[in-house]
Amino acid sequence: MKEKHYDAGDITILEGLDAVRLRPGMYIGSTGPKGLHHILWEIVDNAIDEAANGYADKIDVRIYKDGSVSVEDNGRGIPTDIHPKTKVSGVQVVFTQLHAGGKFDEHNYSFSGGLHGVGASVTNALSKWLKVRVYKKGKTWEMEFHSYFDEKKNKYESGVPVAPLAETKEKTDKHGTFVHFMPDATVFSTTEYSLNTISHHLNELAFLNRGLTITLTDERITANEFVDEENDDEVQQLNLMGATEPYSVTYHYEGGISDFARYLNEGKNTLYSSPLYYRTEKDGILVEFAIQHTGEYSENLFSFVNNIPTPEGGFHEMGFRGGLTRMLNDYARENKLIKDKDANFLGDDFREGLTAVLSIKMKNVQFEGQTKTKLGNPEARTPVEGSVVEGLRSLAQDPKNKKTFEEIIKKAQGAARVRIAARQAKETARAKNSIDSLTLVGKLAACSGKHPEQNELFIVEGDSAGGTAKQARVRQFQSILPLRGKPLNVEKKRLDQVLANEEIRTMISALGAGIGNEFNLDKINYHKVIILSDADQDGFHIRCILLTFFFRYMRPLVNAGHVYIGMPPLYKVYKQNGSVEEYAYDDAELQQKIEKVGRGYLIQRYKGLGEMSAEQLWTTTMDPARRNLTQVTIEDAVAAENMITTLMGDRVEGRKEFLSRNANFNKTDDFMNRVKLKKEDKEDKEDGDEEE
Ligand code: TTJ
Repeated sequence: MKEKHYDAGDITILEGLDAVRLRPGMYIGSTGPKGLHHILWEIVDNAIDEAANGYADKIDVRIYKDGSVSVEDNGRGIPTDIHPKTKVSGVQVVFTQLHAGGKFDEHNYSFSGGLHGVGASVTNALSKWLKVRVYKKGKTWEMEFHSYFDEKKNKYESGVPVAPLAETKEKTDKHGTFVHFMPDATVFSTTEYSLNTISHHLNELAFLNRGLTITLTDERITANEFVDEENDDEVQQLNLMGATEPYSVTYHYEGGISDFARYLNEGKNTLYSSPLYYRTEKDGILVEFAIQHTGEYSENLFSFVNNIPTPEGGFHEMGFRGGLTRMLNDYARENKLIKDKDANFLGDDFREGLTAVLSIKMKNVQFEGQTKTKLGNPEARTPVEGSVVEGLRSLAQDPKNKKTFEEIIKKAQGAARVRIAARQAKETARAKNSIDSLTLVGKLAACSGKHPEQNELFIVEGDSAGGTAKQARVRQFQSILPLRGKPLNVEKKRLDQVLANEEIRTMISALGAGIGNEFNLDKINYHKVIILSDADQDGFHIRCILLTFFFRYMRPLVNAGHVYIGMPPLYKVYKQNGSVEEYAYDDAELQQKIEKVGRGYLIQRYKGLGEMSAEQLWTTTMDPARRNLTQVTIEDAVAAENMITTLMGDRVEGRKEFLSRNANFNKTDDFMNRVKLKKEDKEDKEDGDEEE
């Protein structure tokens, strides 16, 4: 490139860039690392725009050893011809005039007027030097700008053209734009680009622009010096042994934000395998969304406006949530999944476990909020809401999505149940006076220790076994809560009824962490909640009921692994003279123990916990060193709930079928074995529960 300084002639243009240098914060937010990356995003955004308009499908970003960076696209190339008004080339206008981005073509998708979108000239103004190369119609054009201290004027000159745009001798069949710049160290507190930040953002951009291929190369390091945690397998680990190739990574997603949703849900249990995805344009706003529900409870909505994350939300999110709630409620009603007399679901119900990506593109965006990442354009709301309703409708019409929508409604039903229960719990709690709650914990033999992580709560079936357990326990860390009779089957009850049940209220107050939506795991008094019920039909039933209760109303307790099932032995194998005493927890173990004890053995079969002495109960079931605890997993709780629903709920059909298939209760299923213990010992082979 020529060394002679080029006089652009237009003083006001240069003054514009001077203003940028004078107050960089006004244009790029800060002169810290964020601002440094901002000037790169300005350039990247231009290339993304070209791709969004369908003229480019490849963008290469490169970080050089000297700390400079470049962006190249394979688009049409910035216009090289002389602009009639300013009498300079299009390239010069783009890099020297503030807010000149996307001004050439009013009909295209040039949406970058947002947080970025201050234009490529800002990058130029804050760079030590900036070089542009345009490949177009077989020709290669070049132009260079620089910033320097002018001794004569005694001031800093910013983004000054070194020479006008010029055609080089290089002939090419390439087309596109290449921009290479060096951030100015006199502007930024640091000029070191972060590979992590850049790769994260480019990955996101690749998700948001489906089909686009973005390659990032960092010449500062070699292939094996950086492992991108988010994209391990994408890393082109070239020449790993010799490690002479620079680190390089490619991002490309055919599914766009649908792949984004999948990626966000990786490793999670999803309710349907493919995200629901829709894209449309309404009232000049491009709306795209992808949703996929998981078995979890929180909502994860990732929203973007013009490829810029909007973690603070705004009108587009309102529209999205509104559309989702409206369409799904309508759908549920049309399909009789809400009874005529019942109220609609709340939006929260539909968003439990929801992972969603919402991406919109619009002009004249207004960002608000603490971090300027909240969309402040009210006009975005209605088109987004309409697009979501329309999109979900059309997706619901596809027969292959039938199951997906059923799953979504089913999930909402569960959420609504807990929500209603929690509200009623609150009301009940309010109605209860303090004397009541004192009598509540009266049944509880509380431990003296004050360390929840050491404390254990035994929920024991029956007053008699409860009494034994109280004698047997180590008072310091073991609490005993005896359950009189069967606890309420929560499946059949609303929570106000559930809470009217003294046993359950005692349990809630003993655990001390609330219930339902208000449940706060941080407040629990016990890190081990141990269900101790008899090894018989009733005991199994009680176990299921309790698990269902925890699953429905204290799910985080189960998730955190605080719920256990105590395993009392089924048999004692011993000698008359008392010289040997062995316990067996199942029939296979019984055979082993018989062999172990040898000649003259006697067997005692325990019908219930109540038959044990305090000493025996301690040795076999309560002593941490010797007992046999089973930690309850969320799958166990789900199984318990399903079993309860099948066995004890409204679905009589299912119950009959279940009973005929499992009349002998000898299913080998792991959970059944754990929860039901050894059903083959049961004389009573019927479903023990036919209440109501
Ligand atoms: C504008 O309308 C006429 C055809 O070219 C359009 C254009 O400017 N395309 C364009 C700009 N493609 N790529 C860019 C671009 C790429 C980078 C890396 C940086 C900048 C400032 C612009």
